[in-house]
Amino acid sequence: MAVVATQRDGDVAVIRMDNPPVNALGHALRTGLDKAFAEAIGDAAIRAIVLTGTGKFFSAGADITEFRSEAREPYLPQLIDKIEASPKPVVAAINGTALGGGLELALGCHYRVASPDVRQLGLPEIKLGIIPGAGGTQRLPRAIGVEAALGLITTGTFIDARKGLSAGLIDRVADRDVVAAAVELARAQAGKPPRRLAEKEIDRASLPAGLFEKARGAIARHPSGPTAPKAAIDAVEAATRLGIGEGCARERELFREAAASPPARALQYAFFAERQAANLPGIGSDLKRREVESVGILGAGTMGTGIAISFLNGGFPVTIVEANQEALDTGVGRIKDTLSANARRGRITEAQAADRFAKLTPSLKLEDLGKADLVIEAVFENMALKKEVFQKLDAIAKPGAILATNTSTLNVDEIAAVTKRPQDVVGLHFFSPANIMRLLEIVRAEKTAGEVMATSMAIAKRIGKIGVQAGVCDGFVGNRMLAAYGGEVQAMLLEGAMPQEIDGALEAWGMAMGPLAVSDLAGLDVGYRIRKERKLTGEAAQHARVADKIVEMGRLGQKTGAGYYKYDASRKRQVDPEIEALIRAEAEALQIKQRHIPADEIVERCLLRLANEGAKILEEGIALRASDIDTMYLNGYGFPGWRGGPMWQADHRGLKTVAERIKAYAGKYGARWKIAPLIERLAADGGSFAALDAKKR
Ligand code: T1G
Ligand code: NAD
Repeated sequence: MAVVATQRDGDVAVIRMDNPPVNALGHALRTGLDKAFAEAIGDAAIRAIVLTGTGKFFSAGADITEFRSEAREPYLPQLIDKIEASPKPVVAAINGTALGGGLELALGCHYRVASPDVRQLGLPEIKLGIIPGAGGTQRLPRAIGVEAALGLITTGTFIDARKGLSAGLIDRVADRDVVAAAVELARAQAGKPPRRLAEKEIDRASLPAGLFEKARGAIARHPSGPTAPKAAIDAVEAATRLGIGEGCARERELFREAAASPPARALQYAFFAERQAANLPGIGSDLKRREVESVGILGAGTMGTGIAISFLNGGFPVTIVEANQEALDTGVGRIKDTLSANARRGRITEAQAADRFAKLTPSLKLEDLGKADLVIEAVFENMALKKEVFQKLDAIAKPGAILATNTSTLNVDEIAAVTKRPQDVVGLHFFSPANIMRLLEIVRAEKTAGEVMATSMAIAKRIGKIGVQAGVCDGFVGNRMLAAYGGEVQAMLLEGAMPQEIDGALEAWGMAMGPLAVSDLAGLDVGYRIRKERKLTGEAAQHARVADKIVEMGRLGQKTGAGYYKYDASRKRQVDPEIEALIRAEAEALQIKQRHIPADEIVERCLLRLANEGAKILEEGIALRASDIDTMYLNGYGFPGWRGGPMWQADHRGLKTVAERIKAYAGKYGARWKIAPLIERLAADGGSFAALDAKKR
């Protein structure tokens, strides 16, 4: 099917891109555009040209799926140069999203008209570990000014049509059909010399002093981290020093360097991994989704309130039920405060905050959840209590309602079994703070209906979450791997690595926050309750002694001002000699000779325990894909995007080496390091997790 079509509107050629789903500028589309523009420019009857897209997309940019193969002519930068050089005026009719190479294409046009409902204009390449590579770092500063361009390019944020107009990116916001408005402008410009951004000079003298130094100072630097942030600043600075030709050449150099870097590959892998997670085997887009227009939440504690805010932000009316008035008031107060704080910070308007809070119905009566299409339970992590409330929910919820539990670890099959409608029961495992964290682990129980899974995936997207399927086992995917990772951390504490050394090593490696600081943030009592529920024995019980003792000292983490660290009024963590002494005493009691553990070893042991447990989870079918596991760790556990995730890291290192290292640790530490058969097999066959995933597509 042709991906480019040209229609004539009198003496104006309207060139339309039609390459579903997002008009990605792959080889076919570039070739089609190249031909269409050559024809229109060469056609004497044509006096002006309009370029537009289809549906909700002008173009989402270069085709990311082509990044791993050799680029083929016509190349995007050259195509854009040709369009800009057109002797006939070219007007971009921006009908929808224009990102990356898509916006660069529009910047190559002489004028830009946008539809009023366009929300996504931007150059987000930095989120893929690269920089704009088709002139965006040279033309955008000429269109909207250097500072504004620097801001958009180094953050990858989007602006809408109105903001585009006030910034000078857009010449007109159409008050009717955008193509018609563009044709009118094109016809009006016909015969006049086109206005080319390439010819616009940048007045370097007018720039604030130290603009680029300040920008370089503000970017997070990591020795092996993404090079794109600095490259983006260098490219925009080049635009202020060089003419368009040299500037674009400099941009290409910087683009190539960034594109070849492991962080860029990891971020592009993460982009597709996130989208793959939505594809559930046996659940096609034709499977009926249940209608969900109202939500009920049971429990207004840490999670219940965060979940309520997510749904209120998603436009849903929410009924929230608590066991007592005090807890209800506290929960409702927390929801109100969070919405007001979001308004104060300009994330939403005051009116939106008020409107969303107005959609909240607090109650002490379980029956008030009877009308909800979806009920999410978030009461204490106790199986007997969960079963009790699910029996009651089964009696009061309407037929066809989805009954979800937010349990972090408990057996969802067992919970579903106390109802007469196990097919309607699913685990919706949010992450704290639930209104912030993007991950939603969707736990598919044995009897969960396909349409309940499909509906849960769709709901995740509606509230801005990334839904990832997990099977039923202790801790599902994310927390089961966290237990292995956490267990290794506890073992290293006893061996002599202090909390600040472990967190320091992992944060230096790129983790947003080290595991012990994260535990202090989430609350040490959550883990304590789960360990007590599990009744640990043997090595696992040994490795929990330090954590249990800290909780039994009343140190629950940040919320009590002390946990593994002590915290000052601004919640800044401080090393606490009392904890160091406790750890040494426990090691002595267990006759463990302490030693200094180098940072590399700390990081390696944590990553290998994660990958090894991940491989077992894959083999058991608890996770569908290795890329799902990585999507979870990037969006729920503070794993840095540019590190790809624990499974990508293992592939990146090579499974042969990974297997050797795991076996070495098994030789030293025994059973907890027993290698996953899947890793052993893949290592022997020269395989990888990525290849395994590809086979499943
Ligand atoms: N290339 C290839 N496929 C793409 C794509 C792209 N640029 N963008 C989206 N897709 C696929 C995606 O994988 C999914 O496929 C389907 O389209 C729908 O996407 C030279 C080099 C546009 C905001 O960074 O941010 O230009 O899973 O589920 O939620 O300077 O997609 O259905 O098989 O995400 O509505 C710069 C990336 C590229 C934008 C739409 N562009 N895309 O979100 O749908 S680099 C970007 C997005 C570049 C130049 C450089 C989002 C979206 P499938 P979706 P959505
Ligand atoms: P929490 O202690 O902050 O809140 C639980 C709330 O449930 C309390 O306000 C309590 O009054 C209420 N409650 C108890 N019994 C009730 C009943 N019968 N009817 C109505 N309300 C009742 O706990 P939390 O951290 O929000 O955890 C809730 C659930 O979410 C647990 O299953 C937990 O494992 C899970 N979870 C917690 C986290 C986390 O980081 N805190 C993350 C993911 C999942």
